[in-house]
Formats: sequence, C-alpha cells, structure tokens
Amino acid sequence: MSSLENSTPAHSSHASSTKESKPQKAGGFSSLKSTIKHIIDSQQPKTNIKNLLKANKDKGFDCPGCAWGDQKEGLLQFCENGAKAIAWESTTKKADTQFFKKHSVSYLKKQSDYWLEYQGRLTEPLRYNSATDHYEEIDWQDAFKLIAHYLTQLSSPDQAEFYTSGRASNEAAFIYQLFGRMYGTNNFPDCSNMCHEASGVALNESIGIGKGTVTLEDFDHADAIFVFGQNPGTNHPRMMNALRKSSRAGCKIVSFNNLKEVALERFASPQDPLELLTPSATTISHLYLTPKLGGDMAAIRGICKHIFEKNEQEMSQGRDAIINNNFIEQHTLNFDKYYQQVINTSWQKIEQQSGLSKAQLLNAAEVYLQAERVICTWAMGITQHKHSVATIQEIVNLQLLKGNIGKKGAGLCPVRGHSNVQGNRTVGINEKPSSDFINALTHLVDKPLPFTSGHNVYHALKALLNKSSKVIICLGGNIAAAAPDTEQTLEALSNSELNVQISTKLNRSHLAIGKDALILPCIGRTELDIQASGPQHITVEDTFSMVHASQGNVEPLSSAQKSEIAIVAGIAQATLGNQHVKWQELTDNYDVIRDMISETLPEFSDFNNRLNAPGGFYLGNSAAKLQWLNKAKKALFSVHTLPEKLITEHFQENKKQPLFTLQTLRSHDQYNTTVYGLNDRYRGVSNERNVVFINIKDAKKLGLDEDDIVTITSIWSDDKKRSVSGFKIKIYDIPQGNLAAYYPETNPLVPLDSIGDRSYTPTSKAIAVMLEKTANERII
Ligand SMILES: Nc1nc2c(c(=O)[nH]1)N[C@H]1C(S)=C(S)[C@@H](COP(=O)(O)OP(=O)(O)OC[C@H]3O[C@@H](n4cnc5c(=O)[nH]c(N)nc54)[C@H](O)[C@@H]3O)O[C@H]1N2
Ligand SMILES: Nc1nc2c(c(=O)[nH]1)N[C@H]1C(S)=C(S)[C@@H](COP(=O)(O)OP(=O)(O)OC[C@H]3O[C@@H](n4cnc5c(=O)[nH]c(N)nc54)[C@H](O)[C@@H]3O)O[C@H]1N2
Ligand SMILES: [Mo]
Repeated sequence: MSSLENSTPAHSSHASSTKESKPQKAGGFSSLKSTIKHIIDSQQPKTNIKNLLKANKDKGFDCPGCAWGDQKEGLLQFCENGAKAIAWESTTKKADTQFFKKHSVSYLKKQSDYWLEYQGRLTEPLRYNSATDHYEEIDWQDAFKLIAHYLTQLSSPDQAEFYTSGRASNEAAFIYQLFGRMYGTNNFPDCSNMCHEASGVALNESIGIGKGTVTLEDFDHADAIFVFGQNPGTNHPRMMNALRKSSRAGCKIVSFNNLKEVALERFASPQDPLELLTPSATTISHLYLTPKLGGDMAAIRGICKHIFEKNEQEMSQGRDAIINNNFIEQHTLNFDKYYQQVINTSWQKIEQQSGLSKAQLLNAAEVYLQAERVICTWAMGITQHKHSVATIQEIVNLQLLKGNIGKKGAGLCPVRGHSNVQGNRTVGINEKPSSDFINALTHLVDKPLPFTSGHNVYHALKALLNKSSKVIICLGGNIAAAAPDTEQTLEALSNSELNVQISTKLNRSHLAIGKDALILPCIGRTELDIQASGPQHITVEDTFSMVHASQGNVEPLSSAQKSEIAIVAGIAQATLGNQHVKWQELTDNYDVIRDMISETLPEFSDFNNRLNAPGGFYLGNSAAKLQWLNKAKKALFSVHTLPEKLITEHFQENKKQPLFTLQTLRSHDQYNTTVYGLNDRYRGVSNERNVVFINIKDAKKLGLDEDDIVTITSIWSDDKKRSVSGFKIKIYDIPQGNLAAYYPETNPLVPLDSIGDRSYTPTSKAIAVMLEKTANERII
C-alpha cells in the first residue's frame, strides 16, 4: 500500500473540514504560497522552477493549463493553476508495471479519482489481462498490432470511436483525424462536445466563423468588458491580469455570474509587490449581477430591450439613434424581426427568468451604451445549458446593435478551456467536417475519404451503449469521469470490445474495461521529445487564434513512454500500412506533418517558417475583418423566443417537494477530472469536495443547517434513479432555488439525454434536483 493512501483526505472517513470564510480578494500572497506548495509536492522542485520560467515563453512550452493567450512582455508567464498543472505533469512519481502488479483493476476501481492520478506518471504500455484482473506490460509493436487487429475485424469503420481531449497538439490531432478518416470514419467525439460546442454552433451560424473575434491586445482598448458565466480567477488566472489592467485603465467590467466569485470582485496581482504583501487589491467588476442558472438569455434580452426603448425615446425627441444603424444596414440581416421579438418579450418575463430586476438590467445596459468599445466573454456558465446556442446568439445580437464586432477593443470572446482545444478543431477534429476539408485531405493522401457525419460524445456513448460501436480509442482525457450520467457512461465504455487510452496519468477511463484494454503512456508538454531528426517541437492555438510552437525541456521519466505522434503513427501504420502515408516519416520529423497541414488548410501556409516569428502567428478571423462567411453572407440577428420554462419549472409541476437547479463546476484545486487537492480557497472550502452550496433561505425551508449531510437526486423524464449521497450543506451567497456542487463527483446526476439544443452538450449547469437530509454520518 502506498503511504499516501492513508494520508489523502479523500480516503479518511473522518476527514474533518476546517471552516474558512471566503477571502476578501483573490490572487496575492495566498496564490504564491499555493504555487510553492504544489511545486514542492511534485518531488522535483528544481526542475519545476526551471519549467515555470519556460512556461509560455519563446523556446519554451505552452502551459497545459488553459487556452488564454500569452502576453508579449514580462519575466513570468504562468499562474498558480498553471503551476499546478505543470507540477502535476512533471513529477517523479510513477504508476509503473510494479504498481499494476500490486493492484488489481477491481482494487483500483474502488479508489477515488484523486487517488488514481496521485500515483504518478504511466511509464510502460499495458494490456488488461482478464484472467488475472491486472494490467500487464505489453510490447509497443504488439499493442499496435492488437489495435489493428480489432479495427480491421469490425464490419464497418463506423463501429470505432476516436475521442480527443484538448491537450493534444495540432500535429498529433491532425494525424489522428487523418488516420481515422483513412480508416473510414468521421466518428470524432471530443471534449469540446461537452464544453464550448454551443459557441461553435452559434457563432458559425451568426457570424460565419466558430471562434472568438478578439485578440489579447483588444483588452487594452476596451471601454467595457462583459464577463458572462465564467470563473477566471480559477480557470483562466492569466485573464485576471488582462481584466486588472483594463480595470485600472478605466474600463468598466460587468460580471454576470450565478455566484459571487471573489476574483471577479477583487483581485491582487501576485506580480505587484504592493498587492502581494498588503491587503490592497484591484476592484475588478464595477457591476456584478447574479442571474438565476440559465437566466442569461433573458438578462441580455433585457439589456437589448432597454437599448431599444431608449433608442425610441431619443429618436422621438429628435436626437441621434443610440444604436449603430449604419453597421446594422451594411452588415446584418433580420434586424426588424429581432426588434419585434424583443418588443414582444415582456419585462415581467425577463425579470422572472433572469432573476434580475429591471433596474439592475438598466444599469448594465447603461454601461454598455456608454462604452464605445465592448468585449463580451463567456465560458461554461453560458455553454452548458439547454438553450446555450440561443443564449450565445443573443450575445451576438447585443454586440451587433452597436457594431461591437470587427473594431479594435470590441468583439466576441468565448474563452476556451483546454490549452489546445481550439487548435484540435482547426486541424480537423470534427465529426461534421466541411466538404472543402475532406476534399483537401483526399487530395493530400490520394485516397477517397468519408463525407458523412460521424459521432459526437453523445452519439458515441449511445452507440457504445447499444453495442453498435465496439472500439474506443482516446487521445488523452478521461471520458469516463468527464461525460455525464456516470453509470451509463461506465456501462458504455465497458461494453466495448477494445478500450485504448493514450494517457499521462491513471484515471477512471482505464478501469472501464470490456473485453480488452490498453494503456499507452505518452510524454507531456514539459518533456523533451527527441526523434530521428532531433529534438521536436509541437504547436498549439490559443483562444485568440494565435499559433505558436511548444517545446519541453525535461527528460521523460521512462524511455518506454512515446510521444502522442509516435503512438498515433504507430497505430496508423499497423492498421493501414504505408501505401498512402509514410507514417514513420511523420514521427521522425514533425516538420513533415506541418507541411501536410499547410497543404490542407490555406491559413497555415508556410507553417514551419511562420513559427519562427516571436510569439507565433495569427490565423486571422474573417468576422473580425467584417467578412461574413455564413450562408447569408451577413452577420445574423438571431430571433429566438425565451425558453417557455427552465428545466426545474418544467419538472416542478408534478412534484410536491421543492426542486432546485444544480450547476456542476470546478473548484480552485482541480483541472477538470484531475483533482489536485481538496481545497477551494476562494469559496472558503477546505479539505472537502462533497459539498453542496445553497442559499440560507432554501436551507431553512428544508430544515437544513451548515454541515448537514444530504442525498441529491436528479429528476428526469425516465424512471432511472440518479443520486449521490454524503454531500455536506454549505450555506452560500447563491440565488434562491439554485445549488452548486463540484464536477466530476456530481456527474452521476446529469442525465445523458439532457443536452443542449443543437449543441448536444450535457446541461451540466442546469440539472433539476431534490435534496433529502440523511443521518449526519458521512458516507464515503
Ligand atoms: N485551473 C483550472 N483551469 C481550467 C480548468 C480547470 O478545471 N481548472 N478547466 C479548463 C476547461 S476545459 C474549461 S472549459 C474552462 C472552464 O472555465 P469556467 O467556465 O470558468 O468553469 P466552471 O468552473 O465550470 O465555471 C462556470 C462559472 O460560471 C458560473 N455559472 C454557472 N452557471 C451559470 C449561469 O447559468 N449563468 C451565469 N451567468 N453564470 C453561471 C459559475 O458560477 C462559475 O463561476 O477552464 C479551463 N481552465
Ligand atoms: N458535470 C460536468 N461535466 C463536465 C464539465 C462540467 O463543467 N460539469 N466540463 C466539461 C468540459 S468543459 C470538459 S473540457 C471535459 C473534459 O474532459 P477531458 O478532456 O476528457 O478530461 P480531463 O480531465 O481534462 O482529462 C484528464 C486526463 O488527461 C490525461 N492527460 C493529461 N495530459 C495529457 C497529455 O498531454 N496527453 C495525453 N494523451 N493525455 C493527457 C491524463 O491521463 C488525465 O487523467 O469535461 C466536461 N465534463
Ligand atoms: Mo472544457
């Protein structure tokens, strides 16, 4: 038994939680202290201090933390949570063959997600042996042959699923999708399906490109920034520097967040000596509104309604219009229909659905109107709802009213999650590829490739559940814990005949085994990648469409680990042979892959040379140039009615008990399904993850006190029971009727079929649930 096993709080049934209050500011000294703790914990502090100095710098590596862009100046380009991600990857702890000899899969299944990843890096390729119930070492070539054997036996290539998580490099993702398509399928479920999918769907339709229109520099020129449904203090800490700088320069920041997130209130830069060492901090939000879960579309509708009402008033008094009629006429379609829709939406409906008063929304609208240049940013609080596509299109509508797209300091900014999730999409991880893309690839490899739509995460899980899909290969990630409806997801994965995981650390996805399973250990961003032609670099694209090189500098922990590219190329060669693509040449020199990308995607022309520019190069954005590449060739005002009812109102009708809407979110000490620690410093939680945040009035109504233990049960239109138990009540500043709890512990509550309209994204921020008090004994 590892000595850690008994010391990790997750494993102690009497873990005591120290009650802490919410801090007055985010960042500052506490951030520095936490960074140092995680660096020391990695067991190689010297290496990781060197790593941090290279993070997000030229000739260094791209931080695997988030997709925020890099500043040009400054000595240090990392943040506390980036440091955690780096220290987590760059550790000397190993989950090696000895470890798997000691622990059976049945034993590992009983351990927490935290414990599994805590064991360290995967170092050798492994195959599951059902006779012994252990993972055992396998030779790399045998592993590749085994995958080829399964794939070539399938009666249709569409029986295989190729999942990608957004850490994969452009090069790995490109050859992965090339291999999948040459094998014959477009089944490319990816983490983005559970993340920003709605942004892509909405923006493609409205403005003809599925990406944000701003660059990092635009933040220096904005007069107002509207931040919708995101928690940058934890998830994009480097964005805090941009917000802090803008705020200090007089830019007005308006936050819409269901919770009062401390970093959006007051933030201290750990790089500013005064803010580091004294209680001083920068006020971030000038206006902070807390809508109900799923209430943002109504809130934005309210802002637009006020703008129209005021516009009418101004015009009737003979003054200038306050909306940008020139922009609207020249660049948009559907304005009249949208105008009518807004006029038809009552203030009563807006107030009821948003949970905000008309007066609050007028304040926000006035900030909007007074600003010449406005940026709107958003993340999961907007994208993980049933009506996310419509909500994002409402944000676009708002921006079109004043021509806040395509000018300096203004635009749309979906803040991406994984560090290269945007790049993965750009280079072809897409279950619905455009015919232009397939034609270009077909030309590249001189082989006909499929045009038909493939599976996203939702379709892939359904196909595995009904056994029409039989093989799943995952390039990174942890689909078992990241996907909704944990019981069904585990069943889906366990139905597979072969489950292949290309990973850095042990996780739940390695333990959902059907007939056969492989773990293929890869090197990460921080590590040296030496191939036949010498040291290699890979490339990534940030949320601002900047592409740059990333090169690790640490010796890999084991000589048996391979790069993701070598692994994908190895599988491809074993399955397809070398007739159309010389896979080994791609592994030998990644420049060759970049040349192939150049040939396929015009925006990557001269790829290898352009990487030499400091900071990389900008892929460009058509909408930012006021070119609209959608069907209508214009920016569209989208005309949607507000949802008639939000989910809980819908289910409440036939229920006596009060129902709540639950959002599932990240703590400060996790990276998606990777849990670094059990604290959530900015929300005053320590040593706990199984907690549920509730408004004091709601708690009183149910007779619940702080620290009482509850079972949470979700309500859905099937009769399947979805519950999690042993959750501790935390009284919190949260709108009545809403709850919050951490992901992935609450994923069992998210019904697989509860998905966004047209995005298929799990509605992780709106689940109808009820609470039941249980005996005050923790069930661990
Ligand atoms: N350290 C760290 N960094 C990360 C990640 C991580 O796990 N850890 N994950 C990465 C990934 S993949 C992603 S996608 C991003 C995620 O970044 P975020 O989107 O910031 O992540 P969440 O924790 O899901 O936070 C959602 C935020 O939206 C608010 N919210 C929820 N529902 C609503 C709503 O209906 N309306 C409004 N207005 N607000 C709402 C919540 O209160 C919370 O503040 O971060 C990336 N960066
Ligand atoms: N309830 C609920 N569910 C959610 C969300 C939510 O807010 N609520 N958020 C959703 C979102 S936004 C996302 S993006 C998904 C995340 O879904 P995923 O991307 O699938 O999950 P991660 O937790 O990021 O994956 C962690 C694993 O990736 C592997 N890994 C780490 N680095 C590397 C690397 O460099 N290469 C390779 N090959 N493997 C690596 C490690 O083995 C680690 O265990 O979860 C989604 N699920
Ligand atoms: Mo994400």
